[in-house]
Amino acid sequence: MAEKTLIPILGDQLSVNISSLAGQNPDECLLLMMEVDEEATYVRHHKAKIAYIFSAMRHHAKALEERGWAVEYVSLSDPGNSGSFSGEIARALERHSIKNIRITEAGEWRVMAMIENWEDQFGLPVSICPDQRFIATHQDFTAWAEDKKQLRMEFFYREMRRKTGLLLDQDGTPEGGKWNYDSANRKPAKRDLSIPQPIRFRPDAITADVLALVAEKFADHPGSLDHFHFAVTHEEAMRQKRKFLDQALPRFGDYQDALLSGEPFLWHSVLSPYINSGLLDPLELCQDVERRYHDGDVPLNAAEGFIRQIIGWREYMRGIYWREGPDYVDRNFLAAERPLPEFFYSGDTDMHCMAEAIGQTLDLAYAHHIQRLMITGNFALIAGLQPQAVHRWYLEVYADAYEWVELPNTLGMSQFADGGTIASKPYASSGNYINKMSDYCQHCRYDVKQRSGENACPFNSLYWDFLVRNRDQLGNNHRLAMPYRTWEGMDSHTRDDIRTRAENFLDQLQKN
Ligand code: FAD
Ligand code: DLZ
Ligand code: SF4
Repeated sequence: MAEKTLIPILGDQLSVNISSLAGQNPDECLLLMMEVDEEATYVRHHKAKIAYIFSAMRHHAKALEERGWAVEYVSLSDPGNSGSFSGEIARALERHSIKNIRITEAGEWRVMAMIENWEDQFGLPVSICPDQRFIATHQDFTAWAEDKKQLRMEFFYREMRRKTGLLLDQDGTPEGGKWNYDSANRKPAKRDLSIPQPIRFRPDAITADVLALVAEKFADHPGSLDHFHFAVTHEEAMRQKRKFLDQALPRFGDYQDALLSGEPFLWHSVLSPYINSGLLDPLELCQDVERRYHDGDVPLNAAEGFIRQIIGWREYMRGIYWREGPDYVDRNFLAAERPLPEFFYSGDTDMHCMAEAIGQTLDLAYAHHIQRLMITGNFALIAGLQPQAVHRWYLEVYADAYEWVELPNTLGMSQFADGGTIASKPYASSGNYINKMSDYCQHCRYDVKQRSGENACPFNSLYWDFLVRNRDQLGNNHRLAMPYRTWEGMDSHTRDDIRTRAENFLDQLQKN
C-alpha cells in the first residue's frame, strides 16, 4: 500500500479549506479526527460546549468525505481510544502506512507544544501550516507591535481596515470620516423593541447520539444540555448568519452595550462558536456586513461596530496571545487571591445581575460581551478573585472559548492581571453603570443607590474597596485620577462605612 500523508484535523479546524488540505491530493492523504478525553477534560468544559464540538466534528467528517477525502474518525467511545491527540497519532501510525504528518497550527500553546514534539516522538517529517483563517499573520502582528510603547487595539484595528479595505473610501479614508463609532454603541435597551432570537436548531440523529454520550460521560461537568440550540454544520451556521444579518445587525450598533433581564442575546450575532471552530469564515462575514451597509440596509454604527469586533478585537486578542508567550497565563499584577465563589457554578446569588449572567451561561454556554466584561468580569475584578481561577471558568463555560481568544480577554482585558498590556485602565465599575445600561437593578434585592449597609449593592462598596486596596499598583494611573480624588473627597465616616460593607460582603463570600 502506498504511503500516505496523515492530516489531523482538530476540533477548531472545521473549515473545508483549512490550510493543511490546500494543494493536497485526496488519494494520497488520510485525514484523522479524534474525540479525546484529554481535550474534553483539561478543564471541565460546559456539557453543551463538548456536545457542540463533537457534533460539529462528526458532521464535518461527513462533509469532508463528500468532498472526496478519506477520513478516519475516532469517537470518544471507540475501544482503544488512547485519550490524547499524541496517543491517537501513535495508534494511526500503527494501523496505516504513513510517510509524513501535515497539520494546521493549533490555537493554543499547550497543543502546539504537543505537535512540535511529534517529529522526534514519531520519527516522521511534520509540517505545520499557518492558519489562514485569520486576517493578521503572526508576522503582521509582530511587525505592528515592534516599535510600540503601548499595544492599543484601536491602532491595530486601523491597520486591519487598511489590509482588508473594509469600510474604506477610494482614497483610503474611513467610511463616514471616522474610524470608530464606539460612542454610538451605547444605548440602553427598551422592552418595547422586538428582539430577534437566534434559530434553535433541532438536534438530528448525530447530535442526539452526542448529547447522550456527553450526558453520560461528562455528568460532573458544569452546564445543562436541556437548551442545546447550536448549529452543527456549515449550512446551519450560514442560516444563523443570514438571520443575524437580516434581523439583528440593523440594531447591533445601537444596543451593543445593553443588558436586559431574561434576554440573553439582544441584537448580538451568537456566531462566535461557529467562527472560532471554523464553520464560518470571519472575513467573509465582515464582507457580508459591509455589503448590507452599502445596500442601505444597516447604519454605519452597526456595520463598523460589528466589523471592529472581528477584524479589530478578535485579531488583536490572538496577536497578544501569541506575542505574550505561554507564561502570560500566570500573570497576576494585582496579586488577587480570592477563590471563585460556588455561585459561579449555580447562579445562586441575590445579585440579580450576576444570577442572570451566570444562570444563562450555565443554560446556554453563551453570554454576550457586556455580561462577560461588566457583570461577571467586573465582579471578579473588584472582589479580587484569583485571575487564573477566573480564566479557567471562562474557558470552561462558553461554547466559543479557546485559550487564544479567551485568555487575553479574561486575564488582560477583564482582570487587568497583565498590568495594562491590553487595557489602559481596569474595567471596574460600581452598580451605577449596570443600572444605567440595564433593568437588572429594578429586580434586585439590593439597592443600587446605597453604598453602605446590608442592603447596599455590593458592586458599590467593592468598587471603592478595589481602588483603595490596589492603590500601590493603580494610584499612578492617570485615567483613575478622578475616582481617587472623589474617594479622597469623601468624609472619613462615609469611607469607613463603605469599606466595612465591602469587608462584610467579602467575608460572607468566603463562607458561601
Ligand atoms: P457579537 O457581539 O455578535 O460580536 C461579533 C463577533 O465579534 C463575535 O462573534 C466575536 O467573534 C467577535 N468579538 C467580539 N468581541 C470580541 C473580543 N473581545 N474578542 C474576540 N472576539 C470578539 N470571545 C470568544 O470568541 N471566545 C472567548 O472565549 C471569549 N471570552 C471572553 C471572556 C471575557 C472575560 C470577555 C470580556 C470577552 C470574551 N470574548 C470571547 C469576547 C466576546 O464576549 C465574545 O466574542 C462575544 O460575546 C460572542 O458573542 P457573539 O457572537 O454574539 O458576539
Ligand atoms: C475543546 C475541544 C474538546 C472539548 N474536545 C475536542 C476533541 O475531542 N477533539 C478535538 O480535536 N478537539 C477538541 N476540542 C478543541 C481542541 O481543544 C482545540 O482544537 C485545541 O485546543 C487546539 O487549539
Ligand atoms: Fe447588580 Fe447591584 Fe444592580 Fe443588584 S443592585 S442588579 S447587585 S448592580
